[in-house]
Amino acid sequence: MCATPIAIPEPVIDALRNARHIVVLTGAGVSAESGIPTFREAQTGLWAQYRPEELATPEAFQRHPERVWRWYEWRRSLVRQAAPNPGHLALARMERLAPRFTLITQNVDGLHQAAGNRHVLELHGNIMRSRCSREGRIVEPDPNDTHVPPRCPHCGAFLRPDVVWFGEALPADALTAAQEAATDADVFLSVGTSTIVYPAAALPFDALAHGAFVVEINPATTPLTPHAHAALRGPAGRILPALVD
Ligand code: BV8
Repeated sequence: MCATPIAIPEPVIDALRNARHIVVLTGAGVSAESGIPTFREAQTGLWAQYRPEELATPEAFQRHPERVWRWYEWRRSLVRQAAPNPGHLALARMERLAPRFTLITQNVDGLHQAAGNRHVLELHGNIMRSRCSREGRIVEPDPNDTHVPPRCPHCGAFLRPDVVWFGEALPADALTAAQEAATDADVFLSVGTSTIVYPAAALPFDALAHGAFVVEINPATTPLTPHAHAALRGPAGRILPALVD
């Protein structure tokens, strides 16, 4: 059954048509239609049975390395089964069509790259990469290593997922590039994020403060909603394609 077409407000269409620089921030909601649960949905969210501080922190890994590693292995299995959805594909098309385009993501699933976006600022790392917890270098786990977590083949320390945990600094180059893009944006799309986690959540407000036309795409409201110029209430997989058609 084909869905009823989404009506995009004229001001949004005009802003996108006249934009010199379109900047997009995505969160877990953009991957929801690829079958990857978001973080904060009460029942099905990734953290339903644990609280974030019990899993996505250096302290949690220190205290329960096996539990944390297994949680990430479970999430990696979800990512391996996931494919880009029409929302991801629309953003790849937008990158090709816009005079200038910056994609900033909080997601760690690599689906924007899989959809064809060539430049992705990964603020929170990438779950499919592992790194030595002591040396920091990116390491492919040895397939014959049966330890959980696996050990670094160079120094023997635990491997950890190459993601940014709570209390850890974001990659400076990605964050700086994201902040510069936000302040230069003519149009800033905030897609599929609860706008709770900082410093990423500051980006749409930085864009607002520098005169960007800010659009939120989300079935629910967030702290950004009352400040955005437009709030398109619905799933990214249906709204984003309507913006690039
Ligand atoms: C740091 C990687 C300092 C790991 C994640 C002020 C300034 C700076 C820091 C802070 C601050 N205030 C508080 C802090 C501390 C903290 C923080 O923000 N805490 C929050 C909880 C209050 N921030 C940090 O710790 C950051 N580090 O600042 O360090 C520092 C500086 C120097 C030196 C040392 C230290 C690190 C933050 C990064 C943490 N890592 N992930 C992993 O993945 O396991 S965060 C995690 O939350 C994910 O990355 C996720 O992307 C991110 C945000 O969540 P969302 O993506 O928004 O997902 P969520 O489920 O919440 O929402 C989904 C949304 O989608 C919903 O709105 C839903 O309605 C919508 N949706 C659902 N379906 C759809 C949809 N939308 C569209 N279409 C659909 N179909």
